[in-house]
Amino acid sequence: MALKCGIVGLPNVGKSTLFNCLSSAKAQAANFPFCTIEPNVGVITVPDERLTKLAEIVNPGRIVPATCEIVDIAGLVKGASKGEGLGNKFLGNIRETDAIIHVLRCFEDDNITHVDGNIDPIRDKEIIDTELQLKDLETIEAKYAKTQKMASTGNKDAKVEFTVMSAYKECLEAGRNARTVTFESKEEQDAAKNLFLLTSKPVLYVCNVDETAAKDGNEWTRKVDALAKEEGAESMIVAAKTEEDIAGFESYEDKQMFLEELGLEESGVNRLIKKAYALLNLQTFITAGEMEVKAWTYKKGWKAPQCAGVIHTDFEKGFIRAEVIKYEDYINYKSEAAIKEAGKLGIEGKEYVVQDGDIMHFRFNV
Ligand SMILES: Nc1nc2c(ncn2[C@@H]2O[C@H](COP(=O)(O)OP(=O)(O)O)[C@@H](O)[C@H]2O)c(=O)[nH]1
Ligand SMILES: [Mg+2]
Repeated sequence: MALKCGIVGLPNVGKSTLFNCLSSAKAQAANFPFCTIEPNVGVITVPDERLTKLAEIVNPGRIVPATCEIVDIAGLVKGASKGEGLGNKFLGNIRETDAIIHVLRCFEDDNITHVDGNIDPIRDKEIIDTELQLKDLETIEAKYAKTQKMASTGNKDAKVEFTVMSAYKECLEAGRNARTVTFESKEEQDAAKNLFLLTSKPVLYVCNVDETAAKDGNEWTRKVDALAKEEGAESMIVAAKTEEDIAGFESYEDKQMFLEELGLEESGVNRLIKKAYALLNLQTFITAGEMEVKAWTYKKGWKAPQCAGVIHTDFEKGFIRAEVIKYEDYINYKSEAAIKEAGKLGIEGKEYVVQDGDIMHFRFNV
């Protein structure tokens, strides 16, 4: 269940710079690998200090962090929904992602042209939103008449679909993103999901700023913040170019020092991946053994058998029980024997809701 995020934004806002930061993050720590699959696609590991701490106790053969795929989606300009720029190719790329990272230019630099003349992240955001909305309208209109007809003959599924499509159509025509519409019933929610609309995907706004605004932002980032709040979306500040420079330093210590000089504790890359996880309601449980300490991704709220299924479908089918150790207990007691002795090993059944950071051992039979 690797997470896939697409970076979008107008030309010259800093998308590729951010992508490069991600790709050079590999040098930040030994187990922080990044590999480029295609020039614009990379896989990055999800930073998680807990794995390193556990490994110090368990001494496993290897550490296996969760991964996240990042796509630098270029070519979105005004008119893309009608095939301008790279147009449709780019829109196809977005459709395959779980979440959108929308980069907004919040830095001034006369040497770097802005396609629309001046710095205005709110307008830029609207340009991108409009293109995606137009594409979504196209998706809906392609099925609209047919679904309406089927619904009118009494087809139950078509009725639900038509209700959903109509709600979306109205919303998109008013210039709002599909994610602003919510549905009550499970049937409607499923029908909504099946439309795979671009503007229904969760979005994280990344304000790209200059060094001076790296910590506290500037007047533009505050506007974006306010707008994101209104939409129930997330936003964050990254100084992409500065961080790209920092990523070029050899040693981890040097990098950390420069980050601290900017007033930052953690690199933008780390913060970004963590935000994306939170945005998608993703959490991590851990398995720890001699062979490996490994992070597994699951959706917040999942119960033990469903999480077991992330490892292997047999684990879910033959689920008997789960043995659960809380991360803090593992760190405090330092061995499974000591944890047991202290009565801190939880024996949990089918109804146990797995918590972020739980160290899980599944008992099953096949
Ligand atoms: N001054 C300044 N320049 C930046 C910043 N971020 C990116 N750039 C520069 O802006 C130009 C366009 O950036 P790029 O990442 O290629 O934009 P893209 O078209 O969105 O991929 C490059 O020359 C970058 O070095 C920034 O925060 N400040
Ligand atoms: Mg680019």
